[in-house]
Amino acid sequence: MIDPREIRKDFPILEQQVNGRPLVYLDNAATTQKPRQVIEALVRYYETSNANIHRGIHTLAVRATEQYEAVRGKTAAFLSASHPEDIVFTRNTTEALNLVARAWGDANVHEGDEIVLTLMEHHSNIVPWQQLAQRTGALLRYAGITPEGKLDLDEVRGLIGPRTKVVSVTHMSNVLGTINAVAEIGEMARQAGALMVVDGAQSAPHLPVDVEALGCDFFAFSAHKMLGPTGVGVLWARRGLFETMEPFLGGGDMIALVRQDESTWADVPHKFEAGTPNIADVVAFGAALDYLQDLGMGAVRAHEMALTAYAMEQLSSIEGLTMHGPERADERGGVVSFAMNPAHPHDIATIADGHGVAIRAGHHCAQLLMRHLGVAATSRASFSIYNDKDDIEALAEALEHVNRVFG
Ligand code: C6P
Repeated sequence: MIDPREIRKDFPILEQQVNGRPLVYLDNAATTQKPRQVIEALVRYYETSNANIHRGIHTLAVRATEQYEAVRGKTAAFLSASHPEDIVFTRNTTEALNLVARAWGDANVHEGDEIVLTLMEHHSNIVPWQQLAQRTGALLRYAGITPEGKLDLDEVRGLIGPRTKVVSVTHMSNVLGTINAVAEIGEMARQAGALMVVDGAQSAPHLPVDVEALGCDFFAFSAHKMLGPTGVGVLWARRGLFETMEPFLGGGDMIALVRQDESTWADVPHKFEAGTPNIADVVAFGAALDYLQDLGMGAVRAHEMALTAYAMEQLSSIEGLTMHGPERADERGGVVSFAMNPAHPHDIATIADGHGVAIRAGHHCAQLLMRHLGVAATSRASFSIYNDKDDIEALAEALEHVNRVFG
């Protein structure tokens, strides 16, 4: 069982006051705060182990390489993946999805082929596919959303057919909080001979994830949304898939042999990690994975689901407030988007900030979804392990103030 009060002691940034009130950080879907253990791992790496990896034979180079590669193993374990070589480190989810669209897409998607997406995707899971479609003449197909804010699975089923080459879906919406049936969709994709890509940016930080049980082909996420540093992303691929792909970027560390006119590639995963990677932040990400594994992802999910249920209950009693997304907390992650007309979401976030409560307002890089909802923006509160009921009550109090300001 998670005790947010104990956890909070590990997060120095949460000790401060903002606008004269204790900071209540509810913008965790954008990025989470970092525990002391992660910050110390970063400092310790630079103080004791810093060197370039995979190149040197001196002691520090070997030590840095071992630390970096150990996190590849921890990442595989976190995803219940059997092989650390199936993990490639990128800069973020966005780069991981671009890698798939370029390195796999360019070789496998052709004119007239179809790419199935959904209207609740983040721009990171739209734009790389649009670019691929523009390069190849492939077509984009979007599955819609039911009035309850769930993915329309019948529509997904109807869209997947013999021309479908790839289905790419978010595991959890960063706006609606909806948790999608990616295993079921993956099965539909497999039966059509298509590949299944899962954007796990919002799920990996908050739900137990077993990539092999999900049956997907690629799974992408970012360290910074799960207590880790910025600048580290992860792309997992099903066994053997990376071997069939050409590199995304060329340069040092990704080659076997370089000749004047051509080169051969290093083995997977190094083939996809050109140049000096973000060694220090990958090492510190290892501490974030340890932190989450020690808590247990089942406990993280249980805590955040209870908090979401409490937030939905509290917010539903605020006059004029409407929430987007599924009604049941067990069908969504710890994200609650809402409107309070006539207050603009930016005004709501500004008033909340005046109460020390950090929430996000905007289109959340999901403009297709905003258009579907018929709004320009939403206000969004999103939760993590250090949040508790008091934080939700502070948010509710700030939102009551919004109502007083806007009459
Ligand atoms: N969503 C949010 O506030 P990057 O920026 O590459 O680490 O993550 C991109 C991304 C991809 N997919 C989903 C579902 C996401 O939520 C995000 C990031 C942040 O909602 C920043 S816009």
